Amino acid sequence: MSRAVVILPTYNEEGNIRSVIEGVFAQAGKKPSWDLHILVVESTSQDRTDEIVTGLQKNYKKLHILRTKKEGLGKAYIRGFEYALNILNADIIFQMDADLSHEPAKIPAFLSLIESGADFVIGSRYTKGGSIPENWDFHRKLFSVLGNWIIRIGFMNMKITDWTSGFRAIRAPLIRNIIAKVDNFSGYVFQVAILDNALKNGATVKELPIQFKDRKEGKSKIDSIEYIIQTLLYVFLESSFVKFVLVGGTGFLLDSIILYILALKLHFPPWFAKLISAETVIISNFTLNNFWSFSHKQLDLRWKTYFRGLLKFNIVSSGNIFIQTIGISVMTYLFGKSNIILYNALIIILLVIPYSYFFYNKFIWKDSR
Ligand SMILES: Nc1nc2c(ncn2[C@@H]2O[C@H](COP(=O)(O)OP(=O)(O)OP(=O)(O)O)[C@@H](O)[C@H]2O)c(=O)[nH]1
Ligand SMILES: [Mg+2]
Repeated sequence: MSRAVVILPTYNEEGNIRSVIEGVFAQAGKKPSWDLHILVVESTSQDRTDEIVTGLQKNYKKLHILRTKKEGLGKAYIRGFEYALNILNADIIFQMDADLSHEPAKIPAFLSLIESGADFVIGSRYTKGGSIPENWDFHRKLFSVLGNWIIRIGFMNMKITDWTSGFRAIRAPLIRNIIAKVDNFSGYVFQVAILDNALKNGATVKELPIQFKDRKEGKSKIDSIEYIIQTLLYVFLESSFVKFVLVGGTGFLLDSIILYILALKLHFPPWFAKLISAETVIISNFTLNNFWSFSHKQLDLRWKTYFRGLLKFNIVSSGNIFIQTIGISVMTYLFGKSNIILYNALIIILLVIPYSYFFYNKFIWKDSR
């Protein structure tokens, strides 16, 4: 029998915790092949949360409690993961809020998706069939919806609609592989970090629609401003796509500088100056992308592999030149030459960036799995 451990982080949840625990254990019979446990990670609540959980342990043998310092949601989960992996020998770990926002009745559906091959199941509010409460005020809706869109675009991953959901089921070996990488994220940004690292690890991620409910009792612990800043910073520092765009930008600068020096200062023939500047940029972009943007899929340093990668990069870059030449010709033919700089920018943003990013991912830095 496989073991699923539902982690419930708690801070002042005395009004909710009993119903959550009872609701989760009520699901146990629905999936007989799973041994369902609960691990409450209790961080010095000032109310009766601890007392209630301790009392319930008399009725439920599979209810565990881990007491930790109050160091934020991410740290609570890290401690909980370690306990669930090393002490409880979990095969699957659930993340779930202890405030009745997440319906325990969804647990069997998460397990079914795991059984069908998923490594990471997200309870998603934004996929078809999922929802957020209608009565959320405009600001809250905006933050949540917009936040998810920024993350999706920042990571250039449109398949996943809900990056910040706190209701998830994850295979234990996957958590073992990535736990060291997410150890530093103590706050709510932890949720984004763990999903990003799972994807970089090649995990199969599936979404399950959920109807998110407002917390029943008690107060929200989230600091929205801190959360937004940390999330934007995370996307900026960790997204392959953002790094890829920055590398492209430095490439453009380098190209201009070399061209300027060779053609204007050293008086090389323009075609020769351009040949050298273009190939220098190709080599520098390839190297920066390999060791930075796509470092999680880095090509190894054996001469043959590296050279083959560089050759492929040259091929994709030739395609790029082709797209730009055709694009500029068509645009100027249709609309005249006066806005050529604008057309060039449009072609780069709408064609070159998507084209390159697609082929870098599918042809040069393929997933290792
Ligand atoms: N152990 C522990 N749990 C925490 C901490 N911060 C929040 N939690 C718990 O994490 C879960 C989610 O926190 P909430 O405050 O509900 O955050 P939220 O769900 O994003 O916000 P609301 O929708 O307003 O409830 C709840 O079960 C909290 O009790 C913490 O520092 N330590
Ligand atoms: Mg909540």
